[in-house]
Amino acid sequence: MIFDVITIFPEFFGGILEHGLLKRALAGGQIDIRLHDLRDATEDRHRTVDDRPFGGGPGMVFKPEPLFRAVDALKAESGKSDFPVILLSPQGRLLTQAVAKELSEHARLTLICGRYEGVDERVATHLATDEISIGDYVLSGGELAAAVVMEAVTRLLPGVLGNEASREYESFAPLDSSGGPGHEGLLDFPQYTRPAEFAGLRVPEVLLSGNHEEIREWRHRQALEKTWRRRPDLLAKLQLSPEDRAVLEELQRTELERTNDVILSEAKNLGRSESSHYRNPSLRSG
Ligand code: 4GX
Repeated sequence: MIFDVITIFPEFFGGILEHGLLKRALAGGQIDIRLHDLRDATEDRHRTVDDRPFGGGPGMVFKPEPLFRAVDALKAESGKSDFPVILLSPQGRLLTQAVAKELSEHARLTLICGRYEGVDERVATHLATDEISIGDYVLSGGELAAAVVMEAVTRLLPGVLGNEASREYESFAPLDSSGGPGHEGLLDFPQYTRPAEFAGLRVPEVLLSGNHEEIREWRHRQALEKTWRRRPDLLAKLQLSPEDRAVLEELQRTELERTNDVILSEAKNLGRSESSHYRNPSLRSG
């Protein structure tokens, strides 16, 4: 996979390319990251990449010409014009594991990193083939977002992860990656390591039992319950087994009973003369 990154801060990527997964994939030849300084695609003496927004307003906007010129140069150099050109921006479609998987199936990706108030809209409409956001929060530039995209995509490439199986055990592993006993689409189960007791906190007994079947079931149940509590939106997308469905129905029942109990005891408190936090303090007698 070739990543072409167009940025005004190529030095930004120094650190992340020298560590961990991206460093390994670069050394192993599974990826090549080519950093392109947007200013090299300018033609004026001041190497201008931005200008004031038409219509007024604060800040600066990336001019279209350098970006079009930079991408044209990549098309000329590669002899191709059909690779994805991705603009990182909060207006893009959200990066998910499915999007990362889709991107990983291309041989070459161009990532455009904007700064300031944004990029001339003609870049989004007539140069970029895709606009991607890494989440609903505001960054100062597309560089961090591009790094996130490269990391998420690279770990899906064949031969990159030392342990080819470990990917399948993780949260958000795509549904079609099955073939093992994974926990596809669920959040991770909790992990523990030594010591078995720390500050009075014990590791769940089942993990020390050596009973691998029980451990597998416990982990699956933990993953299922955690996903149900924290990310029910993920569960809604999954095809659950009848066993999993039954587990969730049981969780729902016990949770309902628990809230009923709380509501009942609060209702009793309301009826008592002693104040409960539901009573209006202004009505309280001396
Ligand atoms: N996921 N930002 C990009 C400038 C910008 C604005 C509009 C193009 C169009 C972000 C995100 C993100 C801040 C990077 C604004 N460029 N990018 N930058 N969230 O917040 O990707």
